[in-house]
Amino acid sequence: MERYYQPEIECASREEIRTIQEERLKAQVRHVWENVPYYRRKMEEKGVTPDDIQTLEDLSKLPFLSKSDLRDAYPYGLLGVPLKDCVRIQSTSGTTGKRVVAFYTPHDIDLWEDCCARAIVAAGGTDEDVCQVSYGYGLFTGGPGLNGGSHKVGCLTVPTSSGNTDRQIMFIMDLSTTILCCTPSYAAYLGERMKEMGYGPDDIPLKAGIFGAEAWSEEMRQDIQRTLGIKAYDIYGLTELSGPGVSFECSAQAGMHINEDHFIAEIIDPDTCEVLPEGAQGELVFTAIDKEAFPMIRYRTRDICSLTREKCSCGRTHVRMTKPKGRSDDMLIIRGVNVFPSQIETVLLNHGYAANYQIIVDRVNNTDTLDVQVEMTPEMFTDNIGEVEERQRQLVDGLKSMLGIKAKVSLVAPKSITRSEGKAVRIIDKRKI
Ligand code: DLL
Repeated sequence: MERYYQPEIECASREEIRTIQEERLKAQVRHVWENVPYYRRKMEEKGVTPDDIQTLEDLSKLPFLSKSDLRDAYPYGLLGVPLKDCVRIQSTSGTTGKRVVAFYTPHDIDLWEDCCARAIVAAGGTDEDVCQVSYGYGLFTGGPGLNGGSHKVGCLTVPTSSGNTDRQIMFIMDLSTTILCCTPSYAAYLGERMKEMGYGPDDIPLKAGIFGAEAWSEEMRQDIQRTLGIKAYDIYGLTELSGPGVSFECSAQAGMHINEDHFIAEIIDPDTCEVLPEGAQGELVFTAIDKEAFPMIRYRTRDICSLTREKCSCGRTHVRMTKPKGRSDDMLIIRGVNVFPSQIETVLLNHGYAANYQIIVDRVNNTDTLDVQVEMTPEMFTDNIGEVEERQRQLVDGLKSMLGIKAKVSLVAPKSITRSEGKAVRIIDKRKI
């Protein structure tokens, strides 16, 4: 039977959700107008006042916020409350430019932890569980967010943070950890290491994993589920909006429910900024409707996905988003063709490789080159050149039919690509260096 952390709101009717959203949106726009001069100026430039925002349809009148606004206003320019009311910051790893620093009041942290608790309960978590949080602790939101959620659910929380893989495994085995929270690439690495140590899926006490913070394919999910003998749930979020738990998967594993009592989602065309209808793929934009310290209105995430309000078998009514294909910033344009790393990952895993790969893009004689380096699994490893060449040819063909362009494929020895303990670095774009 499906269980919920906050059933009244997670399973509220669409009308109830709409009423909550409109009430909170109106109050939030007023909060920002009165307390965040940076955003008020943007509203004035567009000729919008809080009185113009009465229903959800009015949302599109409001100006967007983007990462460049966060940079301009860094560090304190988007604060919605006096500094004395803030009790914490968290920050992004800054892979795409300057770090984002987000602020929290005690109330903001409370709501954020509720969102993470909803995700843990949706993955089957109860107060009987041992929940190992192997996301990084510190500035990254992964560790603190899931740690807070795990406390709220009443799990025995094991705050290992990321890294020190053999110690992670020791705790999993000694404490009979049942829920593992980390990035999917680290989960795959833990699985690989446990296999080497002789643990099969039946020896491993884990039953569920809550994996997010980076794009991962359906094929990678299958792989992790098989190796660890668990059900692997996706979780999504970003620092600007609090952290993990903006949306999460339920037992249906068919998209992530967005916590709509806190966030209103829109999909826009990233080029024209036009709002797209339900089901269309585009850039995800969020309005946080009850954040105090760091209010975000129409924040452009750069993540590409689509939304559906179709009924979900789990009983939750909140809108679902598809797995983000990756950030539009991660999208590679190679000889004019759009390529997402997740498409490459799908081809590799469908051909029996694990997700240990790197994508190297360069420009030679004014032409873009795409080199996919992927590790052979120990079972495939051979010094028979003919066999390796045949495997490479199969991958070149598979990539050609997925991407429409020709890539070079280099098969490398097992273990030659560095494993990540947090977000995996998959792309080296030498054109930008
Ligand atoms: O990654 C928060 C998080 C921690 C989410 C732990 C889930 C689990 P940031 O470091 O600010 O925050 O990075 C946010 O990561 O805009 C997406 O591009 C990407 N991302 C996060 N979750 C997913 C996911 C955290 N499940 C950025 N699938 C977002 C794909 C994801 N991409």
